[in-house]
Amino acid sequence: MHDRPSVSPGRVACALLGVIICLAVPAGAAPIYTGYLIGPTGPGQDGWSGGAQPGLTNCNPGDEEVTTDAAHSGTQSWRYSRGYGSPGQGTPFSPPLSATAGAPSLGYADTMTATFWFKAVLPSGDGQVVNIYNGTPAGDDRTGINLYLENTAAGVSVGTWRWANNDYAWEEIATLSSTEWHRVDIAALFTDTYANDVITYTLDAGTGGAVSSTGNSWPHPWREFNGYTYAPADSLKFCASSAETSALGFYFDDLSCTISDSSNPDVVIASYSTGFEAQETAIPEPASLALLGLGVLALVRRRKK
Ligand SMILES: [Ca+2]
Ligand SMILES: [Ca+2]
Repeated sequence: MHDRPSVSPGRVACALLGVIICLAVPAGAAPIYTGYLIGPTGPGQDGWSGGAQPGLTNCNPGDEEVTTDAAHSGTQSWRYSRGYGSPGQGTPFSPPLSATAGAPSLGYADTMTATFWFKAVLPSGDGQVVNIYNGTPAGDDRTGINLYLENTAAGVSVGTWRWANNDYAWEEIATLSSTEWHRVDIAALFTDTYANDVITYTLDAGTGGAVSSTGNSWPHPWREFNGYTYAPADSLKFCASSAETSALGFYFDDLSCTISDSSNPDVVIASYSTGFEAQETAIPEPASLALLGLGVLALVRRRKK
């Protein structure tokens, strides 16, 4: 004879605890990937790739690595140097998001944000240039945003190419100290008239030296002007150009990106976040801890009955 499955108090408590733990995770919070091993991102660690190809082109030992040499958070960061300057595949693409950002009339979510921290490896300036773009879902091209970091003797030059009068227009945003970590926040609103995309780059947010610059970005209007199909975005793409032997590049840490839509800006549709750590270092917020405490208390009370 089979007893009717009963719901034990233990199961109820476990279920309750599960619900409470779920509630304790803020809606839209990015899962923080851990488990990074020291050494190359592979590629392959956590879905980092060369876009349409799994490996990176022209990637020799020491060109890119997860390292303990410097860290903004925890003990690890990602150093990138001496890479491939190609606009296409073969340079590091961050893990693709589960949504795609681009012009709304083409059916894409129109808003993408990215935040990361960087620090020059050599304060003296080694001429390293790292360009940061969006990557396409096909993993075969750069698109969307563009931010250029150059490690010069005077500091790290940060700028972007805007698009004006059917041509590139360079905009220098700031020259930053090459001995400190710097925060970069990027907010992109993609529109149906590509030269009117609104991209804001903010450097050192939250400090007295914060600098912000808003305008368009060249890839979308450039493609339209040259008759290429529109290329939406679902990742970040890093390209480097520098001396193959001497440049040591930049450390990157605490990288995150999100996709949302301006019609419902409070809802994060997709996100990615990493501190390049081996283990989780995020500390739960006090409110979450309190909720967790209540859950444990409920469990203990049930057990005592
Ligand atoms: Ca190389
Ligand atoms: Ca870190």
